[in-house]
Amino acid sequence: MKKCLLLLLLILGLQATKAQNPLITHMYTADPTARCFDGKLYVYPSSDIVPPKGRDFSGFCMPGYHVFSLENGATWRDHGWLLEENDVPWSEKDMYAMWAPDCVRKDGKYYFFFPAKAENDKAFRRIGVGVSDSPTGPFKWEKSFIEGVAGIDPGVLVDDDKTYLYYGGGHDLFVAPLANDMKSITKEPIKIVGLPAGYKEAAFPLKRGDVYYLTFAHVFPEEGYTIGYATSDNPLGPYTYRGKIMDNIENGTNHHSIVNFNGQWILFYHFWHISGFNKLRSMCADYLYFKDDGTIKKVNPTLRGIGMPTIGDTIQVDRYNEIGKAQTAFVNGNEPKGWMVTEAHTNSYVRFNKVDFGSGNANKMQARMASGQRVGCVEIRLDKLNGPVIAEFPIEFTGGWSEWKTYVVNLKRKTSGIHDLFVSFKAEPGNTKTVNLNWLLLE
Ligand code: FUB
Repeated sequence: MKKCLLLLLLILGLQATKAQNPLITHMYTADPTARCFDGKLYVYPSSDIVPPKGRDFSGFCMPGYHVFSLENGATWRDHGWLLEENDVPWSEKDMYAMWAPDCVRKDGKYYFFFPAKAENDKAFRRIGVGVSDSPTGPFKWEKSFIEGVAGIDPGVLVDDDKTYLYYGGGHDLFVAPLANDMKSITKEPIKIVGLPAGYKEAAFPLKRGDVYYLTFAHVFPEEGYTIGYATSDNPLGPYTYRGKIMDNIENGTNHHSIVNFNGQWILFYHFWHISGFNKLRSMCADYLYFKDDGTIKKVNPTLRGIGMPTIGDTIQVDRYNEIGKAQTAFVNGNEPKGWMVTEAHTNSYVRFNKVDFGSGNANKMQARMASGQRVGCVEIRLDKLNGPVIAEFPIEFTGGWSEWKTYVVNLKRKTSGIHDLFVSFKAEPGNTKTVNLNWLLLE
Protein backbone atom coordinates (compact mmCIF):
# COMPACT_ATOMS: atom_id res chain seq x y z
CA MET A 1 0.00 0.00 0.00
CA LYS A 2 2.77 2.38 1.05
CA LYS A 3 4.71 1.45 -2.12
CA CYS A 4 1.64 2.22 -4.27
CA LEU A 5 1.21 5.58 -2.58
CA LEU A 6 4.85 6.41 -3.13
CA LEU A 7 4.63 5.42 -6.78
CA LEU A 8 1.49 7.46 -7.24
CA LEU A 9 3.06 10.48 -5.62
CA LEU A 10 6.15 10.19 -7.75
CA ILE A 11 4.15 9.68 -10.94
CA LEU A 12 2.18 12.82 -10.22
CA GLY A 13 5.19 15.12 -9.94
CA LEU A 14 5.43 18.72 -11.14
CA GLN A 15 2.57 21.13 -10.82
CA ALA A 16 1.67 24.79 -10.63
CA THR A 17 1.76 26.80 -7.42
CA LYS A 18 -1.75 25.91 -6.36
CA ALA A 19 -3.04 24.70 -3.03
CA GLN A 20 -2.72 21.14 -4.19
CA ASN A 21 0.14 18.89 -3.25
CA PRO A 22 2.97 19.63 -3.29
CA LEU A 23 2.09 23.23 -2.50
CA ILE A 24 5.16 24.90 -3.95
CA THR A 25 7.07 23.76 -7.00
CA HIS A 26 9.42 26.62 -7.85
CA MET A 27 11.72 25.80 -4.90
CA TYR A 28 12.10 23.10 -2.25
CA THR A 29 10.29 23.73 1.02
CA ALA A 30 10.39 21.60 4.17
CA ASP A 31 9.29 21.66 7.82
CA PRO A 32 6.21 23.82 7.15
CA THR A 33 4.81 25.77 10.09
CA ALA A 34 1.41 27.13 9.13
CA ARG A 35 -0.24 29.94 11.08
CA CYS A 36 -3.49 31.80 10.63
CA PHE A 37 -3.27 35.55 11.39
CA ASP A 38 -6.37 37.72 11.00
CA GLY A 39 -8.08 35.06 8.91
CA LYS A 40 -5.17 34.73 6.48
CA LEU A 41 -3.09 31.59 6.14
CA TYR A 42 0.72 31.87 6.19
CA VAL A 43 3.32 29.13 5.93
CA TYR A 44 6.86 29.39 7.24
CA PRO A 45 8.86 26.50 5.83
CA SER A 46 12.58 25.93 5.76
CA SER A 47 14.16 25.56 2.32
CA ASP A 48 16.28 22.79 0.88
CA ILE A 49 18.76 23.51 -1.88
CA VAL A 50 21.24 21.52 -3.93
CA PRO A 51 24.60 22.15 -2.20
CA PRO A 52 26.72 24.83 -3.86
CA LYS A 53 29.61 23.57 -5.99
CA GLY A 54 32.58 22.54 -3.92
CA ARG A 55 30.55 21.96 -0.76
CA ASP A 56 30.06 18.36 0.26
CA PHE A 57 26.86 17.81 2.21
CA SER A 58 25.61 14.39 3.11
CA GLY A 59 22.70 15.92 5.01
CA PHE A 60 20.44 18.89 4.45
CA CYS A 61 21.62 22.08 2.80
CA MET A 62 19.34 24.81 4.13
CA PRO A 63 20.12 28.50 3.56
CA GLY A 64 17.13 30.22 5.19
CA TYR A 65 13.42 30.92 5.05
CA HIS A 66 10.78 32.21 2.69
CA VAL A 67 7.25 32.98 3.84
CA PHE A 68 4.16 32.18 1.80
CA SER A 69 0.56 33.35 2.09
CA LEU A 70 -2.54 31.77 0.63
CA GLU A 71 -4.34 34.12 -1.75
CA ASN A 72 -7.93 33.62 -2.96
CA GLY A 73 -8.04 30.22 -1.30
CA ALA A 74 -5.99 28.67 -4.06
CA THR A 75 -2.66 30.33 -4.88
CA TRP A 76 0.44 30.60 -2.72
CA ARG A 77 2.22 33.93 -2.79
CA ASP A 78 5.94 33.78 -2.17
CA HIS A 79 7.01 36.85 -0.16
CA GLY A 80 10.67 36.02 -0.74
CA TRP A 81 13.45 35.67 1.78
CA LEU A 82 12.42 36.33 5.36
CA LEU A 83 15.84 35.41 6.73
CA GLU A 84 19.06 34.16 5.19
CA GLU A 85 21.67 32.43 7.32
CA ASN A 86 24.42 34.99 6.83
CA ASP A 87 22.13 37.75 8.10
CA VAL A 88 21.78 36.09 11.51
CA PRO A 89 23.93 38.26 13.83
CA TRP A 90 25.19 35.28 15.86
CA SER A 91 25.40 32.43 13.35
CA GLU A 92 28.43 30.73 11.88
CA LYS A 93 28.37 31.74 8.23
CA ASP A 94 27.69 29.44 5.25
CA MET A 95 26.73 26.44 7.35
CA TYR A 96 23.39 25.97 5.53
CA ALA A 97 21.99 24.96 8.89
CA MET A 98 18.66 26.79 9.02
CA TRP A 99 16.34 24.01 10.09
CA ALA A 100 12.65 24.09 11.03
CA PRO A 101 11.28 27.49 12.19
CA ASP A 102 8.09 28.81 13.82
CA CYS A 103 6.28 32.15 13.85
CA VAL A 104 3.71 33.31 16.40
CA ARG A 105 1.87 36.51 17.26
CA LYS A 106 1.77 37.99 20.73
CA ASP A 107 0.32 41.37 21.69
CA GLY A 108 0.17 42.43 18.05
CA LYS A 109 3.80 41.61 17.27
CA TYR A 110 5.13 38.68 15.23
CA TYR A 111 7.99 36.57 16.57
CA PHE A 112 9.96 34.30 14.28
CA PHE A 113 11.98 31.53 15.96
CA PHE A 114 14.65 29.58 14.08
CA PRO A 115 17.60 27.27 14.74
CA ALA A 116 21.08 27.99 13.45
CA LYS A 117 24.66 26.99 14.19
CA ALA A 118 26.19 29.60 16.50
CA GLU A 119 29.71 30.89 15.99
CA ASN A 120 32.36 29.57 18.41
CA ASP A 121 29.82 27.38 20.16
CA LYS A 122 29.81 23.65 20.78
CA ALA A 123 26.03 23.13 20.58
CA PHE A 124 24.66 21.51 17.42
CA ARG A 125 22.07 24.30 17.06
CA ARG A 126 20.90 27.31 19.04
CA ILE A 127 17.55 29.02 18.70
CA GLY A 128 17.22 32.65 17.72
CA VAL A 129 14.31 35.06 17.46
CA GLY A 130 13.29 38.21 15.61
CA VAL A 131 10.34 40.55 15.95
CA SER A 132 8.20 42.32 13.35
CA ASP A 133 4.99 44.29 12.99
CA SER A 134 3.98 42.15 10.04
CA PRO A 135 3.74 38.37 9.52
CA THR A 136 5.88 38.71 6.40
CA GLY A 137 8.54 40.91 7.99
CA PRO A 138 10.91 42.65 7.94
CA PHE A 139 12.04 41.20 11.29
CA LYS A 140 14.52 42.73 13.67
CA TRP A 141 16.88 39.95 14.71
CA GLU A 142 18.17 39.59 18.25
CA LYS A 143 21.93 39.99 18.60
CA SER A 144 22.34 36.62 20.31
CA PHE A 145 20.56 33.28 20.56
CA ILE A 146 18.19 32.44 23.43
CA GLU A 147 20.44 31.73 26.39
CA GLY A 148 19.95 28.30 28.02
CA VAL A 149 18.42 26.63 24.96
CA ALA A 150 20.36 24.24 22.71
CA GLY A 151 18.37 22.25 20.18
CA ILE A 152 16.33 22.26 17.00
CA ASP A 153 12.76 22.71 15.79
CA PRO A 154 11.35 25.48 17.96
CA GLY A 155 7.58 25.25 18.43
CA VAL A 156 5.90 28.03 20.39
CA LEU A 157 2.59 27.99 22.25
CA VAL A 158 0.94 31.30 23.09
CA ASP A 159 -1.47 30.42 25.90
CA ASP A 160 -3.30 33.63 26.88
CA ASP A 161 -0.64 35.71 28.64
CA LYS A 162 1.86 32.85 28.94
CA THR A 163 4.16 31.57 26.23
CA TYR A 164 6.13 28.34 26.01
CA LEU A 165 9.04 27.34 23.83
CA TYR A 166 9.20 23.64 22.88
CA TYR A 167 12.15 22.16 21.06
CA GLY A 168 13.98 18.89 20.48
CA GLY A 169 17.08 17.26 19.28
CA GLY A 170 18.17 13.87 20.46
CA HIS A 171 15.59 11.47 21.73
CA ASP A 172 13.70 13.92 23.86
CA LEU A 173 11.59 17.04 23.67
CA PHE A 174 11.94 19.98 26.03
CA VAL A 175 9.87 22.96 27.08
CA ALA A 176 10.59 26.24 28.84
CA PRO A 177 8.39 29.26 29.58
CA LEU A 178 9.31 32.35 27.57
CA ALA A 179 9.61 35.81 29.10
CA ASN A 180 7.08 38.47 28.12
CA ASP A 181 9.44 39.96 25.57
CA MET A 182 9.74 36.47 23.95
CA LYS A 183 13.51 36.80 23.83
CA SER A 184 14.57 34.76 26.85
CA ILE A 185 13.33 31.89 28.98
CA THR A 186 12.21 32.38 32.56
CA LYS A 187 13.00 28.87 33.84
CA GLU A 188 15.40 26.08 32.98
CA PRO A 189 14.02 23.88 30.16
CA ILE A 190 12.50 20.61 31.36
CA LYS A 191 12.35 17.31 29.54
CA ILE A 192 8.75 16.52 28.63
CA VAL A 193 7.63 13.34 30.33
CA GLY A 194 5.03 10.80 29.24
CA LEU A 195 6.14 10.62 25.61
CA PRO A 196 6.89 7.26 24.01
CA ALA A 197 10.43 5.94 23.59
CA GLY A 198 12.24 6.57 20.32
CA TYR A 199 13.74 9.55 18.56
CA LYS A 200 11.50 12.64 18.62
CA GLU A 201 11.75 16.10 17.07
CA ALA A 202 9.49 18.68 15.37
CA ALA A 203 7.58 19.57 18.54
CA PHE A 204 4.44 21.43 17.54
CA PRO A 205 2.17 22.41 20.47
CA LEU A 206 -1.44 23.53 20.20
CA LYS A 207 -4.33 24.08 22.58
CA ARG A 208 -7.89 22.98 21.77
CA GLY A 209 -10.44 23.82 24.42
CA ASP A 210 -8.68 23.04 27.69
CA VAL A 211 -6.51 20.32 26.21
CA TYR A 212 -2.84 20.81 25.40
CA TYR A 213 -1.78 18.78 22.37
CA LEU A 214 1.89 18.15 21.80
CA THR A 215 2.44 16.82 18.30
CA PHE A 216 5.87 15.66 17.13
CA ALA A 217 7.84 13.62 14.62
CA HIS A 218 8.47 10.21 16.13
CA VAL A 219 10.71 7.50 14.77
CA PHE A 220 9.74 3.86 15.22
CA PRO A 221 12.71 1.55 14.63
CA GLU A 222 10.74 -0.64 12.17
CA GLU A 223 8.64 2.02 10.51
CA GLY A 224 10.74 5.20 10.48
CA TYR A 225 9.35 8.73 10.80
CA THR A 226 5.73 9.11 11.83
CA ILE A 227 3.79 12.08 13.18
CA GLY A 228 2.44 11.38 16.65
CA TYR A 229 0.72 13.27 19.42
CA ALA A 230 0.18 13.37 23.16
CA THR A 231 -2.18 15.36 25.36
CA SER A 232 -2.09 16.96 28.79
CA ASP A 233 -4.00 19.39 30.98
CA ASN A 234 -0.77 21.29 31.59
CA PRO A 235 1.46 22.78 28.86
CA LEU A 236 4.52 21.55 30.73
CA GLY A 237 3.16 18.00 31.00
CA PRO A 238 3.20 15.22 31.92
CA TYR A 239 1.70 14.14 28.60
CA THR A 240 -0.11 10.96 27.58
CA TYR A 241 0.75 9.53 24.17
CA ARG A 242 -2.39 9.20 22.00
CA GLY A 243 -1.10 7.66 18.79
CA LYS A 244 -0.16 8.59 15.25
CA ILE A 245 -1.46 11.45 13.14
CA MET A 246 0.37 10.28 10.02
CA ASP A 247 2.00 6.95 9.30
CA ASN A 248 5.42 6.77 7.79
CA ILE A 249 5.29 7.90 4.15
CA GLU A 250 8.73 6.56 3.19
CA ASN A 251 9.93 10.07 3.59
CA GLY A 252 13.33 10.32 5.20
CA THR A 253 12.05 12.81 7.73
CA ASN A 254 8.59 14.16 8.24
CA HIS A 255 7.80 17.44 9.97
CA HIS A 256 4.43 19.05 10.38
CA SER A 257 2.21 21.74 11.86
CA ILE A 258 -1.52 21.98 12.46
CA VAL A 259 -3.64 25.06 11.88
CA ASN A 260 -7.29 25.98 11.99
CA PHE A 261 -8.21 27.92 8.87
CA ASN A 262 -11.81 28.97 8.23
CA GLY A 263 -13.01 26.51 10.86
CA GLN A 264 -11.19 23.59 9.24
CA TRP A 265 -8.12 21.89 10.68
CA ILE A 266 -5.23 21.35 8.30
CA LEU A 267 -2.07 19.29 8.67
CA PHE A 268 1.01 20.61 6.89
CA TYR A 269 3.90 18.18 6.33
CA HIS A 270 6.59 17.52 3.76
CA PHE A 271 7.42 14.92 1.16
CA TRP A 272 9.89 14.71 -1.73
CA HIS A 273 7.61 14.39 -4.77
CA ILE A 274 9.51 16.61 -7.13
CA SER A 275 13.09 15.70 -6.47
CA GLY A 276 12.82 12.00 -5.70
CA PHE A 277 15.48 12.74 -3.06
CA ASN A 278 14.67 13.04 0.62
CA LYS A 279 17.01 15.99 1.18
CA LEU A 280 15.08 18.10 -1.34
CA ARG A 281 11.60 18.23 0.10
CA SER A 282 8.30 19.85 -0.80
CA MET A 283 5.58 20.92 1.57
CA CYS A 284 2.08 19.50 1.42
CA ALA A 285 -1.19 20.00 3.28
CA ASP A 286 -4.25 17.86 3.93
CA TYR A 287 -7.36 18.27 6.04
CA LEU A 288 -7.24 16.90 9.58
CA TYR A 289 -10.21 15.92 11.73
CA PHE A 290 -10.66 15.73 15.49
CA LYS A 291 -13.09 13.06 16.66
CA ASP A 292 -15.81 13.89 19.22
CA ASP A 293 -13.64 12.48 22.00
CA GLY A 294 -10.79 14.86 21.12
CA THR A 295 -8.58 12.26 19.48
CA ILE A 296 -7.21 12.92 16.01
CA LYS A 297 -8.16 10.87 12.96
CA LYS A 298 -5.08 9.66 11.12
CA VAL A 299 -4.40 11.74 8.01
CA ASN A 300 -3.74 10.03 4.69
CA PRO A 301 -1.56 12.10 2.37
CA THR A 302 -3.37 13.11 -0.83
CA LEU A 303 -2.52 14.98 -4.00
CA ARG A 304 -5.71 17.02 -3.95
CA GLY A 305 -4.51 18.74 -0.82
CA ILE A 306 -6.40 21.78 0.39
CA GLY A 307 -7.47 24.97 -1.25
CA MET A 308 -10.49 25.92 -3.24
CA PRO A 309 -10.03 26.96 -6.84
CA THR A 310 -12.46 29.70 -7.79
CA ILE A 311 -13.35 31.74 -10.87
CA GLY A 312 -10.19 32.43 -12.84
CA ASP A 313 -8.10 29.61 -11.30
CA THR A 314 -7.08 26.59 -13.29
CA ILE A 315 -8.58 23.45 -11.79
CA GLN A 316 -5.90 20.81 -12.07
CA VAL A 317 -8.11 17.78 -12.36
CA ASP A 318 -5.14 15.43 -12.29
CA ARG A 319 -5.06 16.28 -8.56
CA TYR A 320 -8.30 14.40 -8.18
CA ASN A 321 -10.02 13.15 -5.06
CA GLU A 322 -11.18 10.06 -6.90
CA ILE A 323 -10.60 8.62 -10.34
CA GLY A 324 -12.55 5.91 -12.13
CA LYS A 325 -11.10 4.00 -15.10
CA ALA A 326 -8.63 6.71 -16.16
CA GLN A 327 -5.02 7.59 -15.40
CA THR A 328 -2.69 10.53 -15.07
CA ALA A 329 0.53 11.05 -17.01
CA PHE A 330 2.97 13.71 -18.11
CA VAL A 331 1.54 16.23 -20.51
CA ASN A 332 3.27 16.25 -23.86
CA GLY A 333 2.98 18.15 -27.11
CA ASN A 334 2.51 21.91 -27.36
CA GLU A 335 2.01 22.32 -23.62
CA PRO A 336 4.05 23.47 -20.62
CA LYS A 337 5.24 20.80 -18.19
CA GLY A 338 2.53 19.32 -16.03
CA TRP A 339 0.10 16.47 -15.80
CA MET A 340 -3.11 15.42 -17.47
CA VAL A 341 -5.92 12.97 -17.14
CA THR A 342 -5.51 10.36 -19.85
CA GLU A 343 -6.66 6.85 -20.82
CA ALA A 344 -10.21 8.03 -20.18
CA HIS A 345 -12.80 5.75 -21.77
CA THR A 346 -16.57 5.94 -21.90
CA ASN A 347 -17.84 6.32 -18.34
CA SER A 348 -14.42 7.09 -16.93
CA TYR A 349 -14.62 9.90 -14.42
CA VAL A 350 -12.63 12.14 -12.14
CA ARG A 351 -13.98 13.69 -8.96
CA PHE A 352 -12.43 16.99 -7.85
CA ASN A 353 -13.72 18.22 -4.50
CA LYS A 354 -14.45 21.74 -3.42
CA VAL A 355 -14.57 24.27 -6.22
CA ASP A 356 -15.77 27.71 -5.18
CA PHE A 357 -18.35 29.13 -7.62
CA GLY A 358 -18.57 32.30 -5.52
CA SER A 359 -21.84 34.19 -5.73
CA GLY A 360 -22.75 32.71 -9.10
CA ASN A 361 -20.94 35.07 -11.48
CA ALA A 362 -19.26 32.39 -13.59
CA ASN A 363 -20.99 31.87 -16.91
CA LYS A 364 -18.41 29.98 -18.93
CA MET A 365 -15.99 27.13 -18.45
CA GLN A 366 -12.77 26.39 -20.29
CA ALA A 367 -11.20 22.98 -20.81
CA ARG A 368 -7.74 22.30 -22.18
CA MET A 369 -8.02 19.10 -24.18
CA ALA A 370 -6.22 16.99 -26.77
CA SER A 371 -7.76 14.17 -28.76
CA GLY A 372 -6.76 11.81 -31.54
CA GLN A 373 -10.39 10.88 -32.24
CA ARG A 374 -13.57 12.83 -32.87
CA VAL A 375 -16.44 11.19 -31.00
CA GLY A 376 -18.06 12.02 -27.68
CA CYS A 377 -18.13 14.69 -25.03
CA VAL A 378 -16.88 15.57 -21.56
CA GLU A 379 -19.63 16.33 -19.07
CA ILE A 380 -18.99 18.42 -15.96
CA ARG A 381 -21.50 17.41 -13.30
CA LEU A 382 -22.17 18.92 -9.90
CA ASP A 383 -21.69 17.04 -6.62
CA LYS A 384 -22.56 13.51 -7.85
CA LEU A 385 -21.61 11.31 -10.75
CA ASN A 386 -25.22 11.59 -11.92
CA GLY A 387 -25.61 15.19 -10.66
CA PRO A 388 -26.79 17.99 -12.95
CA VAL A 389 -24.62 18.71 -15.99
CA ILE A 390 -23.30 22.28 -15.77
CA ALA A 391 -21.04 22.17 -18.80
CA GLU A 392 -20.53 19.90 -21.78
CA PHE A 393 -17.44 19.97 -24.00
CA PRO A 394 -17.61 18.30 -27.41
CA ILE A 395 -14.71 15.99 -28.21
CA GLU A 396 -13.10 16.83 -31.55
CA PHE A 397 -9.97 15.76 -33.33
CA THR A 398 -7.44 18.37 -32.15
CA GLY A 399 -4.65 17.08 -34.37
CA GLY A 400 -3.61 14.22 -32.08
CA TRP A 401 -3.34 13.13 -28.45
CA SER A 402 -0.60 15.70 -27.84
CA GLU A 403 -2.11 18.62 -29.76
CA TRP A 404 -3.77 20.82 -27.17
CA LYS A 405 -6.67 23.23 -27.65
CA THR A 406 -8.65 25.32 -25.20
CA TYR A 407 -12.42 24.94 -25.51
CA VAL A 408 -14.91 27.40 -24.01
CA VAL A 409 -18.57 26.58 -23.38
CA ASN A 410 -21.41 28.39 -21.64
CA LEU A 411 -22.42 27.10 -18.21
CA LYS A 412 -25.83 25.45 -18.42
CA ARG A 413 -26.99 26.74 -15.03
CA LYS A 414 -26.18 29.54 -12.63
CA THR A 415 -24.20 27.98 -9.80
CA SER A 416 -22.99 29.52 -6.57
CA GLY A 417 -21.20 28.27 -3.46
CA ILE A 418 -18.83 25.35 -3.07
CA HIS A 419 -19.33 22.18 -5.07
CA ASP A 420 -17.53 18.99 -5.98
CA LEU A 421 -17.04 18.51 -9.71
CA PHE A 422 -17.45 15.20 -11.50
CA VAL A 423 -15.79 15.11 -14.91
CA SER A 424 -17.43 12.35 -16.89
CA PHE A 425 -16.03 11.12 -20.20
CA LYS A 426 -18.40 9.88 -22.94
CA ALA A 427 -17.74 8.33 -26.33
CA GLU A 428 -19.10 5.49 -28.41
CA PRO A 429 -18.77 2.14 -26.68
CA GLY A 430 -15.71 0.41 -28.04
CA ASN A 431 -13.63 3.55 -28.42
CA THR A 432 -10.40 2.94 -26.63
CA LYS A 433 -9.77 6.54 -25.61
CA THR A 434 -11.92 9.64 -25.43
CA VAL A 435 -9.77 12.70 -24.79
CA ASN A 436 -6.80 13.92 -22.73
CA LEU A 437 -7.74 16.63 -20.26
CA ASN A 438 -5.21 19.04 -18.76
CA TRP A 439 -7.29 21.54 -16.79
CA LEU A 440 -10.63 23.27 -16.40
CA LEU A 441 -11.22 26.92 -15.62
CA LEU A 442 -14.35 28.82 -14.60
CA GLU A 443 -14.75 32.28 -16.09
O1 FUB B 1 14.79 20.08 7.96
C1 FUB B 1 15.87 19.76 8.81
C2 FUB B 1 15.38 18.87 9.91
O2 FUB B 1 14.83 17.67 9.38
C3 FUB B 1 14.26 19.44 10.72
O3 FUB B 1 14.67 20.42 11.62
C4 FUB B 1 13.73 18.20 11.32
O4 FUB B 1 12.51 18.33 11.96
C5 FUB B 1 13.67 17.32 10.09
O5 FUB B 1 12.56 17.60 9.30
